[in-house]
Amino acid sequence: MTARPPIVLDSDPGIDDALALQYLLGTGRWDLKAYTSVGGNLPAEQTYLNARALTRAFGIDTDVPVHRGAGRPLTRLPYTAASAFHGPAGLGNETNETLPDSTAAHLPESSARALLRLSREYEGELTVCATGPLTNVAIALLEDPGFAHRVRKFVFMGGAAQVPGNITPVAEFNIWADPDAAEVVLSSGIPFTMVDLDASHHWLLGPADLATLDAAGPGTALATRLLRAYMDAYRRHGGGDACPLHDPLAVGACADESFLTVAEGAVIVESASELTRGKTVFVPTAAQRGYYTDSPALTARMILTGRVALGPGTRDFTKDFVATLPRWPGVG
Ligand SMILES: [Ca+2]
Repeated sequence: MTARPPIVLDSDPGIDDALALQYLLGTGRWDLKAYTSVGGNLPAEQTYLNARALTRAFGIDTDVPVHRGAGRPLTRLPYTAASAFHGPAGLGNETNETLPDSTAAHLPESSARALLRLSREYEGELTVCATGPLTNVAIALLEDPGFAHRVRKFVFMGGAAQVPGNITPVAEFNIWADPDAAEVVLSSGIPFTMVDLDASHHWLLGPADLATLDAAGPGTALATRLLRAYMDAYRRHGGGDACPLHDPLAVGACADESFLTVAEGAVIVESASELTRGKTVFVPTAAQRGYYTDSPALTARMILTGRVALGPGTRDFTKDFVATLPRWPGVG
């Protein structure tokens, strides 16, 4: 049997982060080396505690270390209002009683340090999947720019290449929450795939999918409770009866980009303007870029390209998600 490739999940749980973790485990494809938390949906201390509780709920708390993320975004204040979507403590209506803390020791190594160490231990092999703001990854790169060249692949949920945003008219939440970090990462030369709203807003989970997960037994009870809370939030915000699978899609794309339609190009993050803070300006490598030859700033960035989702791909992600989740039962 071929060894499963090493991966780190860098996450700000968050409901869809929790689902992304269960989906990752359910694929059976990956050797999860660490679950690194980052502030985002909630401040860093709460996402750290949520990450710990999730490793216990999914029975990996003795195998997968959880690291505490950066205490705040690089230059901005932490976001504090995601409870409208993710619930008071970030995981729907779950509490310390339904999702108790892990019994694992608290580790002194930060998320950024763990990312750096693992990039050295698994040089050229490590996949990093980020489903929150890019603060930890940026700190790793600031400390050691070589990180960009040691990881095999960096896949993140964030941005909006050619569609409107979800936190402002032009910005997606993860990038908006720490735009400076995102700019550090996307100008680093790291081999990235951006799993943005252009793709994630197409892979929706609806009531029939929820019923399928509900019928799968107690191992998906936590997931269905989280999904119900998430779908209620989307309904309250005018999103209809379905919710997008943002974070799980990023994990899916780590293994198979046919869930996406992808184009090569550079992504430059707006961080100077408060109005357009966190906008991801996508500059395709394709011929139409000829229009922009008068801009030295853009030309300089065109050596730092990555893969950017411009829509859903040919393979049905929602179907894969619903089939995969029950393969890794959670408790609670
Ligand atoms: Ca997230």
